Amino acid sequence: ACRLPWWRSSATCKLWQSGHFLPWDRCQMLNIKGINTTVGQEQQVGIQEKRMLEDLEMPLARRETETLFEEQPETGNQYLEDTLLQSYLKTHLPPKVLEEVHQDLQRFGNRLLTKIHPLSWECELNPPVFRQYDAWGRRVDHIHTCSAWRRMKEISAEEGLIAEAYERRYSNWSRLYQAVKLYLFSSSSGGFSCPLAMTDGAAKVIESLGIPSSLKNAFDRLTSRNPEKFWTSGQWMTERRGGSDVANGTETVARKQPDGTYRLYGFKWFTSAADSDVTLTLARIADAEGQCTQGSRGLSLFFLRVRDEEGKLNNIEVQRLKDKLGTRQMATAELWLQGARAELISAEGRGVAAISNMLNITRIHNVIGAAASMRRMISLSRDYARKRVAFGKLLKDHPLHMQTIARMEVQARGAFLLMMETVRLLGLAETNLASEQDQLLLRLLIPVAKLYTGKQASAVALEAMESFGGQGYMEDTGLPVILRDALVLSIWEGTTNILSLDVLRSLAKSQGQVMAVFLSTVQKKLELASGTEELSPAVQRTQEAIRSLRQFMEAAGSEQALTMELAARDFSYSLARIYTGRAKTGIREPGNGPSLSPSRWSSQELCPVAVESGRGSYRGRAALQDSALVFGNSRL
Ligand code: UCC
Repeated sequence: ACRLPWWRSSATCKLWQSGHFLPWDRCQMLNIKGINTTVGQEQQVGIQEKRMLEDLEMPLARRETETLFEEQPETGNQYLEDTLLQSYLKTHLPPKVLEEVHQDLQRFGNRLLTKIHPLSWECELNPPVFRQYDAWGRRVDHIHTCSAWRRMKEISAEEGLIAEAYERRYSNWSRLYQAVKLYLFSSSSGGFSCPLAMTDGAAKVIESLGIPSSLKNAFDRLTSRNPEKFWTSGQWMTERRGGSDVANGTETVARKQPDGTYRLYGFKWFTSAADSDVTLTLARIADAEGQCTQGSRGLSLFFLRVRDEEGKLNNIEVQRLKDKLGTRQMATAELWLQGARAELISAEGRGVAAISNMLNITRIHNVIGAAASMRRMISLSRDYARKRVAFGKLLKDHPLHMQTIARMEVQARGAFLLMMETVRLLGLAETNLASEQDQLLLRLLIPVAKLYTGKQASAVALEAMESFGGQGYMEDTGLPVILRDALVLSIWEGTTNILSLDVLRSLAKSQGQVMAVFLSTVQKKLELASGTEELSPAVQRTQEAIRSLRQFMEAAGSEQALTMELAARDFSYSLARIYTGRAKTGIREPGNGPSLSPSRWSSQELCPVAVESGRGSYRGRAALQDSALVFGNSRL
């Protein structure tokens, strides 16, 4: 019904006489034009009325004031819409597990759509606020988070987003099931995926220590389904002098107390989700003379509670919150530790090795976040292509536009399969079902998957944004949030180069065994797939890539360490592309037609390290040339 304004009688009469129906929003629009009925203004009003009625006869003239202009891209139940995910679960899960998991994921998909996703937008609109002093000048260092953020914590417990992995009710499949829930949750989590990653990492470290009695309560809370009990954890690794070089950059000192606990003194430069209940952190234990061992061998791992029962900080001062490009929903703080009471939880000097259990979990979460972000962007892009008309037809009917989305889709499917393969292996390792080969492969795949999917996520988010034209650049569409949040995925938990060097670390530590396992695993799968005709071009290209990789490795074996360092990134990319190619040949892709994604995937350069090596990019001379290119010859 139209609420009729002052011009009701004449205007409606005229409109009815001319056979037009004036809808409610048009009535509103005319009202918005600011006309009122003040006595004595009838003549002026009459002119304005006339002008407006003329406007009505030229509807395009008022286009800029229409309330609904474009169809908003949307997603439905993300689980039900994700045919590749469903296909993967059908292929891999035992029927009984599949039945239960399917039911739960369907329900969870609905909850995400109707209840959780709106909260994520609230988190974005209400970022954390830091209040250093109260009204009376007392130092409080309070990080205020919004109610939606706090609700995310409760939902995480209710949904067992950490618990599922540790209860192991589906044995080795529990980890995969948890990862799938996190994958669905990620882009509706309002940034809460970050504390969940660290919480999972902390639980993993505690579990790997055999859950000592002093940490039993913490473990139970980190893995609880009870929102009132559930705790989240931080991971305070970064100090001013060391984000990547933790071994040399960590200055925090730990002083032993008579009761066996420690007090920590230092400054943590980035502490993500600083509202967490507990944290793991690194520090150097001072000896009786106050001296500390420098380097990696001087670092030990500590557990501490951030606040006591009354909410008072554990001798910690918050200096400020970070002003970040993205992940703004989450409080990242600079913290002074001024005697924070902590418990030593690693052997002295084994801090890095101990926290790497956490790193490997958070890196897997990073992969999950990357795959999820690509899936969301493409889902929205696809929906928009079904609704938006340009040049006389829907975007979906423009071949070039569809080619662009298809290329993103190939990347997203690749990331998804790399993610599933990694969590599948993790599940086996955690239930003592992994062979030695599986464990070696897992060690290699974690950095490979993290570095590769982190880059893919940024590239896909950027490309997808463009598929909405100018709308993609508009803050209130929510699309820039996805891009901003994706950009961090190649930075936190180790940058691309640091992860590439971690790939080399895994090779060195296993004396090359990880590579032997990698190659034989890929080879086996390709042999199985080679019987399928439609897969044969993809299989052939992947096999050629493996041959090139082998040749590169044989040649690199006799080269200096510099060669491998220079090759580390391209080498890691080669592993990612070859392994993903292998995974693509092993899964029945959705739909009844031919499996397109493996051949698309394998049409890119699968072994860039061999190509670059052929160009001499890893020779010492090339390193000098790189420096000359960056700094100019005169500065060398
Ligand atoms: O960014 C951060 C939090 C962000 C929020 C998280 C959310 C993520 C998910 C979100 C989802 C949407 S916290 C900061 C993250 N910082 C890093 O990732 C640090 C990056 N730097 C590195 O990774 C470096 O490579 C270091 C720190 C690991 C290098 O240390 P060292 O001490 O120089 O390295 P070493 O000497 O090679 O290694 C020491 C020991 C060795 O064991 P042993 O002594 O037995 O040989 C290594 O094998 O640690 C072992 N180790 C590992 N083991 C090192 N790395 C690993 C590993 N990845 N796995 C197993």
